Amino acid sequence: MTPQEGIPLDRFLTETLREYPGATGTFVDLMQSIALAGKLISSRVNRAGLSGMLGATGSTNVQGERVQKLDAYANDVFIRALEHRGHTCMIVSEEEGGVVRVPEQWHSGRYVVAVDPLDGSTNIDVNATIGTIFAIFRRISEEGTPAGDADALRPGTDQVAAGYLIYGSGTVLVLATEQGVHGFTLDPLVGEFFLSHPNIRYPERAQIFSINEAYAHEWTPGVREYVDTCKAEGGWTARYIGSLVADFHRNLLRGGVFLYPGTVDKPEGKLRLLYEAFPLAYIAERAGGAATDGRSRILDITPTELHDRTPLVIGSADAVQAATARMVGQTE
Ligand code: P6P
Repeated sequence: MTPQEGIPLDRFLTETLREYPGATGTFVDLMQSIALAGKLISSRVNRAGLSGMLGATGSTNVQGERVQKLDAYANDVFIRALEHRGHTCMIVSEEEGGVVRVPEQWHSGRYVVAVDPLDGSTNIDVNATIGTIFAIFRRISEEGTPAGDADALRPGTDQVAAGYLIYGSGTVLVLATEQGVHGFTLDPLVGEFFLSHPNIRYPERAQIFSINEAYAHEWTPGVREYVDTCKAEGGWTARYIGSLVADFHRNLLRGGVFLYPGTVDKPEGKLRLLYEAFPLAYIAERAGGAATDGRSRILDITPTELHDRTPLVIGSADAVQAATARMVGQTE
């Protein structure tokens, strides 16, 4: 245990962000709201089988995907947790077609939150690990006025923080800021997150590759070459849960690379830029890793639409660079 391990989230944030010029405590308050949403979702996920929360709602979302009951619950919890505290002006959610502006009766605050309220929904009914992913931007428009699309359609480098909650054997909140990447474990008996993974950094060597081999027949030559090289080299293992947060988190702690490349019929890939690739790319880079779309740095991309998709290669820097070099090489 390092001296800091075991301290609660709000104390950690207050102490580490005190050095931030202009820190007003608003960010700490925002993170407390996100942590509250995470506690509520964690509790509901853990009891889903007992509270009629398994299965689909019967509706489809803007992505054309069947909305699971827990997707809808997580989306509602996040919006309600963020909209009334005066720190947020607008929410972009995977489950909402357009932006969700804070209602006029509440202060339109300084932060924009882009969120995938519950990622990995296909795993819910089989009790596999799922998670919430969020990106935090400071608004461009004037605080107190209604936020606009321009506050959301920004390059990934505009993020001021990013994180995820992973609902697995335990619930862990991983938060990345300028100060680094730190993990906090929820003690459900106390209802508080405590620092459990200080200063997370990718291990020196990647040993895991994560890709859905069912699509191997659609891979471009560069992807095929990279995967075959890992297999031929030895010393690698394949792990793929089919839940982005779970695959990302394991690779972050153990060293590895996750690939969801474009395919012949979906060259833009499946994963969303604003609330999946951006936050995880921000976290990966702060932890000494890297993230590309198979050609360029994810964080340098500016979305044209809220729900833009992107191919994603993310994880240990060396592995991401090696995979990307193969994928770029295939087209030159
Ligand atoms: P496939 C879950 O539905 C998700 O969006 C990510 O969490 C996950 O990495 C990916 O899709 C899995 O997609 O096509 O391999 O099932």
